[in-house]
Amino acid sequence: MRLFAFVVCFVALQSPQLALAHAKPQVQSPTANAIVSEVKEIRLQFSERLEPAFCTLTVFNAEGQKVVLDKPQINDKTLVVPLPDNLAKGRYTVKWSVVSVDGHRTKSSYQFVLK
Ligand SMILES: [Cu+2]
Repeated sequence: MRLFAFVVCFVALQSPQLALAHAKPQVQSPTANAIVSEVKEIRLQFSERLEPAFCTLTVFNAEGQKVVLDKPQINDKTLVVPLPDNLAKGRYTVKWSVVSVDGHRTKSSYQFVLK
């Protein structure tokens, strides 16, 4: 039991350093699982500078159709994708994949609801 506690503690101490090595989202707008009445853009701010040529962000509606056609605008650590004005109410999925300047790729997805 003591060994188990030691291992858990060790892993907990190590993971912040691992997190520093790759680009992780620090700010997401809208936030994950948010219920919003208005949304003009998806904005993600990462912990590392991004390589614009290798970063993608796609937004899908509840039917799985892409609602964004533009490429993301990338400035340093921030990635922005404008959304159409006439976005229908419903659940949306944001899927992103980025490469930070250290050459590592991170990707994830999350959802929000436009009400
Ligand atoms: Cu890395």
